[in-house]
Amino acid sequence: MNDAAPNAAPQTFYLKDYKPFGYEVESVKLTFQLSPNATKVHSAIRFTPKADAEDNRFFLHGEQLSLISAKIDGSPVTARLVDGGLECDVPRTSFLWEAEVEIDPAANTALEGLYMSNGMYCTQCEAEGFRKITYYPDRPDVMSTFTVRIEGDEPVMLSNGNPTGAGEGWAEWHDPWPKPAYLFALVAGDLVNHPGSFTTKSGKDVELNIWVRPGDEGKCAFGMEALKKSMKWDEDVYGLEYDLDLFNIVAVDDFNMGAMENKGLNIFNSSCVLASPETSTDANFERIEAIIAHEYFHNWTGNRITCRDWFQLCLKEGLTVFRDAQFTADMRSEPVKRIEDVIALRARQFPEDGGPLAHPPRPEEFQEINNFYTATVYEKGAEVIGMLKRLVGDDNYYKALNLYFERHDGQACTIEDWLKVFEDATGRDLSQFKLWYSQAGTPRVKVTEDYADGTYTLTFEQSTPPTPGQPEKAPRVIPMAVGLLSPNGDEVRGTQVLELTEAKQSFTFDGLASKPVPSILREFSAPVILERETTNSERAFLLAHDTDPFNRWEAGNALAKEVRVAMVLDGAAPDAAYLDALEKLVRDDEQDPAFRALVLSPPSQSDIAQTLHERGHTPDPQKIYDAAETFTQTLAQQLETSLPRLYAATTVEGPYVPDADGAGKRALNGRILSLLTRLDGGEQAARQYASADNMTQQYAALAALMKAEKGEAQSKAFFEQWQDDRLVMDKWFALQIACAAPETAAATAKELTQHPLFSMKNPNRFRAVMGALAGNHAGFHHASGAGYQLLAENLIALDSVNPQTTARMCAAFQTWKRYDSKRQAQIQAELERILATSDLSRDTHEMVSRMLSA
Ligand code: 0A1
Ligand code: ZN
Repeated sequence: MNDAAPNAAPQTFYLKDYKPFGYEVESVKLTFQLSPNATKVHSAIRFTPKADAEDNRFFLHGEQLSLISAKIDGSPVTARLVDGGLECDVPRTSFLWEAEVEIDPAANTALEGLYMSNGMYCTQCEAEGFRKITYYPDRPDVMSTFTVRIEGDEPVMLSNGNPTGAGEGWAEWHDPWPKPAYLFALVAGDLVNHPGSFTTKSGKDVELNIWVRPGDEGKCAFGMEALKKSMKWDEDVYGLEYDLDLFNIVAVDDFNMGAMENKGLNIFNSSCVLASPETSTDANFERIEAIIAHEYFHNWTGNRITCRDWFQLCLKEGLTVFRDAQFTADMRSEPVKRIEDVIALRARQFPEDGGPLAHPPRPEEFQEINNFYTATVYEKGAEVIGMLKRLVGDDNYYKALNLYFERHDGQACTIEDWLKVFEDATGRDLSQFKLWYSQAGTPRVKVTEDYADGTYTLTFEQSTPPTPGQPEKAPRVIPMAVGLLSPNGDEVRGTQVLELTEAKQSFTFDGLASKPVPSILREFSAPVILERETTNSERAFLLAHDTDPFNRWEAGNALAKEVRVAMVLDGAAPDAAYLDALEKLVRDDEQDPAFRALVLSPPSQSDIAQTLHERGHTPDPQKIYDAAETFTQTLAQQLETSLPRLYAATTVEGPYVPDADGAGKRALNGRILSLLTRLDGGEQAARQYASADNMTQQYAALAALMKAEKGEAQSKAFFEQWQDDRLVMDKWFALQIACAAPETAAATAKELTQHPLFSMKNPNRFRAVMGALAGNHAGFHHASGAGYQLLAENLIALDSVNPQTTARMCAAFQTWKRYDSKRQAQIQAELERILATSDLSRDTHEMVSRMLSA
């Protein structure tokens, strides 16, 4: 490594280097004297050397701390400050370590450790934020009980566990459950609570609270109900009960992620908990319900059983995402949830898995762990569990989970521990299945078929393209759910799970009177890319007849993609048969409105780009945009005579209720309104905007108008109405850019960065603008390069403020190698410009170098 190179590569951590810490931490006592610029943290920690320690170096992590004093058993000691922490000579018997440090929460814009958001103190310690609070073995396999005393003049002062005392200017908390430091939390400020309660199945009364800033009390009721539903569901489905007398949730405006599962004191990005019909859309409500469930479910999958090291992150995240998806499917619609998840997986995880940032669900190395809170760890991690459940069956799945909780409660575990409970519960050998955890990349499965003398044969060939550091891949276990339909539409073979284990494998079905139509990868039974030559008429047949709702949608989706790809590549007109099939479906009132809305939502432009890329073409963003516009306009014209009737028929009357049923109807109504707006000059949308009494309909009308460039007055009115509501203003910022034409998107985004309400310090606002730019496919990839340039400039500016959010947003460039050489050169120049920035964070450095080195 050349020392003179700017931003020399930081240290890399490897899974293979794991070593346990040489000391038990018996107990932790922390005292905080709060002050915005000079908070003092006193720690008193009892350590006991482990008799069998491989390594007894006494190293405590610590970053950005001013050490005031250190003592062992009451006597001052000299600690050696080293890179990333301190070392000290310690006794070979149990001892009490005490340290006093000073930190500056008000200057902490990285939002990691103890920081301030709108005058309120709060913490974020996952993954490695606790080391910014005090010196500590900040690793998830070090678990201890925490007692916390907070001194300050804030009206509300909270920490983990149960309150043990409070008085004028102080509050004390004790958490009886041993936990790693990443689950520590402290909140103090002027807060009000929305209270609730829950009685567990064994009769314990639990006090619940959602704490918010004064003024937000009216937005807590939905979250509280979601919390109670989650608590009940986890008891009913997994037999898991809550284990403290109190469960607190706090809403914070400045937060890097969605929410955090700190023991007994979950901290939420306010966008993921605050909800009201006037300010939140149906999609917001669904997401809030899911995130509250996710964080609550972590109490067992993450907190009671945690991760041995951060390489095992998907142990808690994959499982918890899987559990929250089960919950949403139960609360709402199972097929709709599955379709939404597959859309999200293809939009976020597939590009990651097929590009320079590809990594397995359990990575084996990292520089900055914050860069691995990814779609692969979370969503693919959940898909892997779904496959496991499908392979072993439901009964065995719950048997294995019971064993997991019984065997590992209170421990910090690995993927090996997880797979072992399945092996022990089922007797199955999972060594080949384990490849899903260690191999990156999305498998391609090529399917061919044969029919002769009543026997139908399906042949599958699997392969996975190389990914960074993994040129060769071994065949994986792929559960392939398949059903067969007869040409008249009857199902002649119900769903059966075929287990692919080899590179090439055939399965036969006997006794079939005629060649069947196969329905393959039902329910999206594995996260793979299916390659099969088929016809549009067969797709239309499955769209009409498949008994598996996922595959019915998938057939329509595949058809939509074929049509759009043909428009892009050959300049073809939108396929008439497809438009007819869509029209039939939209008008079929027997069909679930949510399903009709999904079929009516065309694949996104980046999805078309991804499909073109998978087929070896270079996507042209402008052509993809033009095809999308032509398609939507043609569809609107095709439906012209029925649109007003459909609009009226799908309008939901009566008071707004954020349930799945109403949401499905409003989604369909919104799609129809957007088509209608292309034909009626915005008349209907303007009427809906004026009369809407809920955000879903107000937003749908505004979006339709803005897309048609007819929404100037409404956009102004929206701003006037909502300028004091931070979360609604995020929608307003994002919508300007999402609706902008390709040639104006970057300029619109740039202008919005000059807006008085834009701020680099608030991740939600930054993401509203820059995320919307990256999400406007043709705008971001506009040939001028203005989109790339603007994002790069803003990432450079953000890096010194908030490295974590900067690094996450760098991923917008991850697909760069798919585009033409001119765009590649433009992006490469921007990435190099970012990398050359002085004092670039470790987070951003890692992301950009990985993208450049591919
Ligand atoms: N464990 C949380 C996600 C989370 C991760 C990191 C954070 O800060 C760096 C914050 C939250 C979850 O899965 O919800
Ligand atoms: Zn999580």
